[in-house]
Amino acid sequence: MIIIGELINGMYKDVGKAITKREKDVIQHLAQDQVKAGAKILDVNTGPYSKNPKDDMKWLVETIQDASDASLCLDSTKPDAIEEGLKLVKKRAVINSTSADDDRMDVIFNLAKKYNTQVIGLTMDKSGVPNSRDKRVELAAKIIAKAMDHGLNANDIFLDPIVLPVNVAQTQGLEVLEAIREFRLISDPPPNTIIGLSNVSQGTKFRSLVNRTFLVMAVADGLSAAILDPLDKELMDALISAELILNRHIYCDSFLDAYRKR
Ligand code: THG
Repeated sequence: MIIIGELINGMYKDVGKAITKREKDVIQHLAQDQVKAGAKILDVNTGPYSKNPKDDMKWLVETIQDASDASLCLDSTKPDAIEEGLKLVKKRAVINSTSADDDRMDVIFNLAKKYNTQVIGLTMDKSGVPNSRDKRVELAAKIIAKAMDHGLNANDIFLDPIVLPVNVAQTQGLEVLEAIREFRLISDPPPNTIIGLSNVSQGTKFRSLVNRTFLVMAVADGLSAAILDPLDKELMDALISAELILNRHIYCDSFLDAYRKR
């Protein structure tokens, strides 16, 4: 599974402050620590309070790349902030994200074509996040079709069914898990799938437990990537164990260490 580290996000108080005050070392440590813990890609989000998302994105991308050679997942609702980052990335990037709205897809898929990136497609549109798995699948198919119209490769799209907090949307966990299964039937080879894992536990009491339980279930349903906190060691141990049981790594008594040493 592809692990995308979620921690460079201005939503976190300390990170928001580090962005405002241009504290390079805070961001660079977060980048290095997440990579050391197993992240292949780093999510980069200037956060909801950024006064100048374009400048903040530029600074974040430069700061991270000075300390790490991980790939970046540029996470913003603002296409101009995403493009500012795309101008600077040294490795192939992921755009996070487009919705299933035609106007948004046109803008984001044009950027993806121009800068040769992968794209996360959220199965939501102007009427919001659907309640049902069926509507999620319908929007997922629309995203894949539109990406192909733009000349993109279907396997460069990551479909995101959008995880909601279990404490306020309890019916949605199962709908998301079933959607992950059903997205795989849209094309052959099956499209990639992704979730923002920590959404599921927002506002709950046992966050880490809820996160790792949900992740293991999603992995069993064929999830290809997740945005998560790789510094949560129990979460990573659960993920490695789930992949072992699904026969994705060779068993040995020290399989956790063996996985980490790869
Ligand atoms: N899909 C896609 N991208 C995403 C998400 C998604 N990007 C953002 C988000 N969801 C995934 N990243 C996070 C990062 C942090 C948290 C949740 C998801 C989080 N933050 C603490 C909170 O809100 O309680 C911050 C608290 C603090 O200040 O420390 O939980 O779904 N494609």
